[in-house]
Amino acid sequence: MNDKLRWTTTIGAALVSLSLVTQAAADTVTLRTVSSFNPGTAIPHTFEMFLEEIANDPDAPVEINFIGGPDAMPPFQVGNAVSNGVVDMAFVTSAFYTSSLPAAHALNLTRYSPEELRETGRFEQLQEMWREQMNVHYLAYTNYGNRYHLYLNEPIESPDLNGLRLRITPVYRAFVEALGGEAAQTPPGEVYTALERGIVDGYGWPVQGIFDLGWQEHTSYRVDPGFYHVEVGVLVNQNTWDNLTDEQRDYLTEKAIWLEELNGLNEEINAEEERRQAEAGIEVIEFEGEDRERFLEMAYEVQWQRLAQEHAENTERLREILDSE
Ligand code: 173
Repeated sequence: MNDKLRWTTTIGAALVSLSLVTQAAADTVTLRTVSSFNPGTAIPHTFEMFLEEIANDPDAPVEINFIGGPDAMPPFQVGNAVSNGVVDMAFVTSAFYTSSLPAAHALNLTRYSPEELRETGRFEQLQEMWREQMNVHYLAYTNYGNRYHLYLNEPIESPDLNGLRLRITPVYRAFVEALGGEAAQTPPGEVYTALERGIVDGYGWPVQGIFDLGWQEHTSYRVDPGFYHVEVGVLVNQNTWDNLTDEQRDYLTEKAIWLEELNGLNEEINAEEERRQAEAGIEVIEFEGEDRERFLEMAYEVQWQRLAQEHAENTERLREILDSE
């Protein structure tokens, strides 16, 4: 081989290997991801298992670049960010993005588990709605089996919050107001200070997670029963989703179903949280008999009613998907 030919061959080989590298890069994709809940806490517990599962899979066709939680982005802006493509993926509850998808938090009122929603085609109807109205692919439904509660620093004897101010999100607003309470919305990051300063007499939050930000220090009572189903979704920007290969979409869907199966852990986690709350001296105010029935019925009824008043069309569509036989 003369020198010129050898040189050309070397360049040719280099170009071939360069194009192979490019090819490999095209087969994997990096998804910029944010969470609306603090990393390492109860609510994103299974989502973080999902991130780890993918990070530890040497054959994963996607890579997830986790940017952070509320320190990286205010929780109520996360829905908007995944909707307009500022991030590719988000872990966020529907109550935090009602400005992007009005009445989205009807999800909390579902009669069906994520598994049942998928089996009956209802999940696809939700995905269609989320795509049309928010430009996202609703990938996975976490925290089903966790439930919401009211926590108080003043005792009550019946379902009556007259004279009390509670920290809320759109999850609890209608219910708290119907019970005669005053509602004050804050992101989770402001609950501790609101309690410490006595700005609120209590708050709404799931059974899981009150220890994560130290709220047990300023919590005297939990009201039972809990109500609704907690919903926190994994959303993917629709353009990002459409640009993935079939293999990448199938992979993420398979991991999403694996993640939803982890909802089965919640029963045990709930029991452990109740035990820890009791140990921390949090007393249970438990409504029984008629009070209990009225409390639960009212929780659902007033939320559906308020959603219908404020967003009739979306509510009708969501009620059909989530609450019809
Ligand atoms: O209380 C809240 O901030 C809230 O709405 C919520 C929703 C899902 C999980 C945890 C909290």
